[in-house]
Amino acid sequence: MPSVIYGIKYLKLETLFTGKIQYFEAEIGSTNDWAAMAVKNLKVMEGTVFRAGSQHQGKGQRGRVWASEPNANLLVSYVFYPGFIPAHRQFVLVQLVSLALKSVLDEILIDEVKIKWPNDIYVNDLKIAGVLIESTMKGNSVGSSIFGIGLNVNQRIFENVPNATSIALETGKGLDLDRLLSDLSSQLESRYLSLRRDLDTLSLKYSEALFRKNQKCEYVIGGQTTLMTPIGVDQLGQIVLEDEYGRVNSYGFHEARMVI
Ligand code: BT5
Repeated sequence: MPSVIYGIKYLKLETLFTGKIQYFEAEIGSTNDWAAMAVKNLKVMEGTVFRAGSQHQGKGQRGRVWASEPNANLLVSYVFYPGFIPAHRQFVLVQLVSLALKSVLDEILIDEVKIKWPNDIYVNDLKIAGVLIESTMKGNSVGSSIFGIGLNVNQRIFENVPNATSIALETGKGLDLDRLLSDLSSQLESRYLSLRRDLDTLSLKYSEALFRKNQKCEYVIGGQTTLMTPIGVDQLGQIVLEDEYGRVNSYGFHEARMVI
């Protein structure tokens, strides 16, 4: 467990509270685990970000691994306390982070940035960022939430990671990680503040940005590969797919996987 006292940095950002307190470690297991440990044991202010130069146990969803070259990319976990979100609507947090990343990337990239359900950010059919949100519940609402974000920035070679790209590969230019962190913090904060008034606008925008929306794609469902058309995401965060006969159904994370 690294010292969270000595690694602290106060950044000059144009936000009210997001990303202003930053804990940095050159190397850590996983920034999500680090943030979770800190939330459990210390008083962590809302919007605090835990950032690492490299991770030796970077986590993806369900035991998968997030791989990143040291000091080349953004590896961050933000802490929020969205007590106003009912537990059954917590997918809105994935939508918030995905749309914040899309906005940051839309400013930098020429090609269209899409969100591959549930938590991948894609450009040119390649994955440029991934999101891992880990939340605790308090009664029927979200208690604390850790927004884990891996954004590929300056890495140009991805070994053993098929379908990966980075800002440098897409634009031919490297980018300053601190500047990106500042942009990301602003994009997260503005959406987080508007979430208090309205959960549904974010959900609509997320559905609009869906990767291969309204296009026939192969999905693995119940062990079978089937042609389906993704048309949106429901309030629970399930993907809504239409089959060849026009029948519409929602599927959870474990039930449907796009083949790409
Ligand atoms: C994700 O999982 O995409 C969520 C990744 C979240 C990573 C951040 S980094 C900071 C914070 N701390 C952590 O420990 N995690 C978060 P998933 O959808 O399960 O995707 C994982 C899959 O993406 C892997 O199985 C690989 O196929 C692929 N992958 C791994 N590293 C990648 C990379 N750098 N770029 C693109 N794809 C990658």
